Amino acid sequence: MTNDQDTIVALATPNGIGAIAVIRLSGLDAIAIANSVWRGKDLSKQASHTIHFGHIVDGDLVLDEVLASLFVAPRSYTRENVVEISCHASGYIIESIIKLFIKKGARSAKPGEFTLRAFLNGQLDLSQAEAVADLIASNSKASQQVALQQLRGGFSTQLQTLREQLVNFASLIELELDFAEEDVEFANRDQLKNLIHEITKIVGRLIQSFELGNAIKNGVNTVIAGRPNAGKSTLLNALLNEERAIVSHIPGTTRDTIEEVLNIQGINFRLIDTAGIREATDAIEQIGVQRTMEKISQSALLVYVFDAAEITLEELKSDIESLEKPGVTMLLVANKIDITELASIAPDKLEAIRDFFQTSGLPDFRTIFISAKQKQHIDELKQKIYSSAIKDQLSGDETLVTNIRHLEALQKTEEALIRVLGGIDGSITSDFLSMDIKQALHYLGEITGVVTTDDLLENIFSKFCIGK
Ligand SMILES: Nc1nc2c(ncn2[C@@H]2O[C@H](COP(=O)(O)OP(=O)(O)OP(=O)(O)O)[C@@H](O)[C@H]2O)c(=O)[nH]1
Ligand SMILES: [Mg+2]
Repeated sequence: MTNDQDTIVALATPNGIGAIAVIRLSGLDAIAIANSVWRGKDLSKQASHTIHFGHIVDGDLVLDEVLASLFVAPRSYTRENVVEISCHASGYIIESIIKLFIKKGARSAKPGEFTLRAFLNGQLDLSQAEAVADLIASNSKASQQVALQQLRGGFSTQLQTLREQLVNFASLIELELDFAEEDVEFANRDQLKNLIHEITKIVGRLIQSFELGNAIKNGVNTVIAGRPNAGKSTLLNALLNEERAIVSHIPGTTRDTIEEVLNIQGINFRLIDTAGIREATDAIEQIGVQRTMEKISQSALLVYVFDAAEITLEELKSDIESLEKPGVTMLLVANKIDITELASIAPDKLEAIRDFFQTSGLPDFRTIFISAKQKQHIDELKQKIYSSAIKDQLSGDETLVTNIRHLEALQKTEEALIRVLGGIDGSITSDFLSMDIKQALHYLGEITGVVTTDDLLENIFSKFCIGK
């Protein structure tokens, strides 16, 4: 994908009524085009990074009183000439000004085209450009921080250093190919092995960070499930601190799923209250139970709630067994401890459950005793929900992978690196070794955009909004 010479125009602020709208022009002729419909100081004679008051005119007709911000190439987001017109945000005015710019030689920008130009002109690398989209989409403190960290190049610098070290070795091995007859080794195999080990470790850590990165960026699907009447809806309400779901003593109250977002320490958890799991008594309930099972398998976290006063240990064990799914962390929440303790319905019950938790080797963070109704230990439960999703502490400057495309490239890098290691141990010839190293370099390069294809760029930038 090459950069064309067109000057592009788009509305950079949201559509709709507002106080001010910003229309962005970028390209070689941006200043000339703006100037041609401008009544005010000659924009082509003004310094970069200045703002000017003036009128946008269509012949004799004044369209609006505006401010023009001037960015002269290469000191702009796209590294091209950029004029940003701040006008009054009426749909009519916006449309008229954009039409006027198009009449004067600009064309409508495609989605993400400003950022694409910033990338093509070397202002941002690919992972930074993607971080721009993430930053716009960020909806929590943590997701904003991770996107900002990536935008500042945290990710790129780390990968760049790795790549450079590998490039060095690749060229030493290439050199060996030139001297193939003489059977020399320029690239010290032990050093190469150490380097590959080191890189594999870092790549592995980045791959692992995806779980957390993804949780931060996209939130964590968290299903609340259990038998009818266990207190799931009461718990949802207690966690949200609002009467969101209907609660009643009739088993089978919740029939459809209810979803609400709960932010715990900057991470969004999508809480999903579900229909109680049992042999359904009618068709609608049966659909509800099916939906519950589907939601569980699509989730990262299962908050399994049970009535500590009612359940038997056998029922508890069989529930755990049937709900356990690979890739889904299950929290075991013993509810209604107010009853068991106060009314002494089953004085030994809590002890028995506690023993069972301990002897079954469940880690501490996975079990808890609460009263949803009396709001006892709800904060502790929130903490456990948080720590089961965020196993490692968020240090703030840690590089996190949040993007599936990056994850895939890292996984392919890892595979190639493992082949390189196997190759060194199996003493394969330099040309095969060189091929595997080149592959690893290729996949690393895909992340920052050293290696790109038109399809890849099209795919990334078409997901941006127009005007960005
Ligand atoms: N004593 C006591 N009662 C509770 C507690 N939590 C829930 N309940 C009661 O248990 C009954 C069922 O609560 P719900 O929250 O509707 O239970 P559910 O699991 O959503 O039930 P279904 O939607 O029918 O599957 C209600 O009468 C609640 O008031 C608790 O911690 N202590
Ligand atoms: Mg319910």
